[in-house]
Formats: sequence, structure tokens, C-alpha cells
Amino acid sequence: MVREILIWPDPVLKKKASPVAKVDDSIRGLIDDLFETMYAADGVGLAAPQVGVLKNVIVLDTSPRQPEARPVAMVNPVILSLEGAITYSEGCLSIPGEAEDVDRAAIVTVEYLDADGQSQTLRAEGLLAVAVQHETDHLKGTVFVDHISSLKRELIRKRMKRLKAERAEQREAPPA
Ligand code: GNR
Ligand code: NI
Repeated sequence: MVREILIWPDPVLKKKASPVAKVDDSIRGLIDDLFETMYAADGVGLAAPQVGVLKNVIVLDTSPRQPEARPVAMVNPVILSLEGAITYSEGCLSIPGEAEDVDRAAIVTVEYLDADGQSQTLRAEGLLAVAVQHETDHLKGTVFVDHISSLKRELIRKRMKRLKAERAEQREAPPA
């Protein structure tokens, strides 16, 4: 099921998500929905809080930009190490139409539970490394605009306010 993606600023996107106690069928259902929602929106990652679920679950698929990459779901991800530096022009499905440079680590090592509840470790670089940091930020209640200047952030806040007003109007008066 494709779920609705919350648009920033939304109070839920500022909250810290909680660890998953057990990877059961309800978590696997959430993972399926996250993939379906991410692909429907043409994203390379999605975090559960973006669909209003404050649990430590993320999905990633950077294969549009990294042909060797494959889809990965992470429950309770923990970053073990960060190496090097990269500046990447980031977007976010919760901040549509915006992109800004963000400084990140170039290589990330992350430990997580897979959809079977098995512990896994992944060392990522390039867009996947950036996306892991972007998605784990979402679990802490942080979005990429928290890493840019307040001037740029406040301009984006105004544009998101306008976008939300337009969408609310469309919902009230759908085209005939
Ligand atoms: O689809 C997405 N693209 C992207 C591009 C550069 C850096 C990070 C990302 S993640 C983003 C999807 C998203 O909002 N995930 O939370
Ligand atoms: Ni995002």
C-alpha cells in the first residue's frame, strides 16, 4: 500500500523514532509499504517517520544512480563509523522540489536488522552512504534543511507553506 508522505515542517518529522523490539509481520508489512511508497515517489530512500510511523525502520534503493546497488531494508540501524567527507546535493520526499548541498561523511558503516531479524553490517559509499545518513537523520527528527543556512531554510519553509496550501485547496475543490 502506498502511504501518504508527510511534508516538512510537520511536528512528527521532528520527533525521535523508537527502536523496534521484534521484526515481525507488522514490521515486514511496514517495510513493504515503505518500498512501495518510495518507488511510487521515485525516491532512493524512505524512513518510517515520513509516513507518520515513529519506528526505527528505513528502506533504500540507490540503483537508479548506483547500478551495483540493490534494495535494502534496515531495522534499528546504527552507524558504526564515518569516514572521509563529501558534499552532496540532497533532496527529500518530505521537502519536494528542493535540493541543497549538504556536507556528509563519504563512507559509512552501518549495522542493522534485516527483514528476517538477522543482524547485518553494510559499508556504503557514494549516494548510498549519503542516503544512509539522510535516513538515519529522519529517525532522530532531523531533515537535510537542518544542515543548511537558516536563510535558505526559511525560504524553503515559505515555499512548503505555499505547497501545502495549494494541496489543501486541490483536496477541497478537486477538478471536475
Ligand atoms: O529520494 C531521495 N533522494 C536523495 C538524494 C540525495 C540525498 C538524499 C536523498 S534521500 C531522498 C528520499 C528521502 O527523502 N528520504 O528520506
Ligand atoms: Ni528525506
